[in-house]
Amino acid sequence: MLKFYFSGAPNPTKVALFLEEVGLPYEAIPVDTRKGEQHTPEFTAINPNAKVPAIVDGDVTVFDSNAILLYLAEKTGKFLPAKTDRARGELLSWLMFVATGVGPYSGQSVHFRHYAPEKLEYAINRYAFEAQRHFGILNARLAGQKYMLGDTYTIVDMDVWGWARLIPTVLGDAAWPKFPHLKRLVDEISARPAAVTAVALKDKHKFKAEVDDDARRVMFRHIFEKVA
Ligand SMILES: N[C@@H](CCC(=O)N[C@@H](CS)C(=O)NCC(=O)O)C(=O)O
Repeated sequence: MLKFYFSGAPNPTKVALFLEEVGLPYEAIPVDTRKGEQHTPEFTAINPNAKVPAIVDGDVTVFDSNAILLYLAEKTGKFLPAKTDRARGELLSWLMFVATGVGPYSGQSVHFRHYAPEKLEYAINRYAFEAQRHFGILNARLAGQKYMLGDTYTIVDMDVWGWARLIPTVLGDAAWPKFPHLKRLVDEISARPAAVTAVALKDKHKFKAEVDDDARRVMFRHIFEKVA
């Protein structure tokens, strides 16, 4: 059975959404990143980047939420756009846009806004600005069409949902009115039974809740190691 290494964080949750949507049987294996389980040799043999999500599907190992979504969609033939070069171009462009822009800027915005030991105005504003700019681009796209690739719900929508549903954590509680079209998509996906199950998956396991010094030591290692 497919093994799914996960936590309740945004990147694993998009993969959980796909697995639930498609109805593939899987074994959910919790990786408690606040306890440092991402750094065990067993896990870094699966994902050398020491982050969740990752999957092991028979003799195939895939890490990175975007790579996993594409792998599973191609394997099952589900939640992909039409088989045309044009649609594939759009699929890859928007998947990479989420992978290289939405995800990293949102993650850094959350870090500097909620977790950095110092409140650095410059860093908070830079990452919030870029996260907001990326969400604005998604919102503009969704102003003219139902889903990211047109009329069909695809892995790009799942990829977008993973981070966009956390916009208040990324940009603050007052941010939603800036993205009404994106909110419409997030609300629609969040109401799907697969999304409800995906979000609840973390509650079946007892993940560490506190971000204490032990958690910071394994998640924010730069605090304890001067590089430059
Ligand atoms: N590009 C990767 C990023 C993965 C990632 O940042 N995962 C976070 C959770 S959302 C994590 O494992 N954090 C623990 C750590 O950094 O130690 C993906 O999309 O899967």
